Amino acid sequence: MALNLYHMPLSAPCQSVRLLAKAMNLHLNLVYLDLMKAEHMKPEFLKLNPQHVIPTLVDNDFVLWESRAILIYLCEKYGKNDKFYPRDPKKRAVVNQRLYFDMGTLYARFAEYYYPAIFQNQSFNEELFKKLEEAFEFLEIYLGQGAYVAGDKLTVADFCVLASVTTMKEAAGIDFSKYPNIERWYAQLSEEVSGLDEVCVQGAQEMKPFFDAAKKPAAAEEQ
Ligand SMILES: N[C@@H](CCC(=O)N[C@@H](CS)C(=O)NCC(=O)O)C(=O)O
Repeated sequence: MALNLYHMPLSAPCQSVRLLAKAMNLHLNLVYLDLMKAEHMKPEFLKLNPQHVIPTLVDNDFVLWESRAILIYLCEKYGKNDKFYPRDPKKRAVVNQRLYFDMGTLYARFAEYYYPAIFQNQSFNEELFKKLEEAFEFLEIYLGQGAYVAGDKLTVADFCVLASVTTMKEAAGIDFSKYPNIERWYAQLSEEVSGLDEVCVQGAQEMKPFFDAAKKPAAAEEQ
């Protein structure tokens, strides 16, 4: 069995897959794909993945992208049990809900606020930061309902949200002290999840210069 993962260390979705693989003791051959050098637009990569995104997993003749789909695939194909992706329909549904929440709300609102400023030299729109804070409040509620993102057990939803939150903390410098449940969960996972520092914190630090170079929020500019 050979599992190749096209990735970049600074990418949160790539980090989530690496964290899960570590937790499952699955070996991934990491293939570095430099987006800054447009390696994802080369014909050989487009042949693998016409959507040209990382992470992309290649499992022999099977190619898969979308980090959350990869997380689920690895659990279903290589998990010795249903530890990280429960089989019980209701438990699984909550894990799925949290994965979609991360993709469609939490990380989406983070990107909507920061990416125009980082990648298109636009000013920050503070209305979008309020939307992002609302997403933090949702996560705070979920983490008040159970020790983990999707209940009382560590699941793929934790690996996914952990990579997102680490980028928010370490790259964007977001302060979560207003959110005690998020802080408690993050501290707990720092102990429990192997490779958080090496995979997520160090990766997010490579993203930091992009955030540091972005235009300051409109209010700060006016002063
Ligand atoms: N929803 C996707 C997002 C993937 C994504 O946008 N990856 C970025 C890097 S973090 C990328 O490959 N961008 C290059 C491109 O879109 O062409 C996932 O979770 O895998």
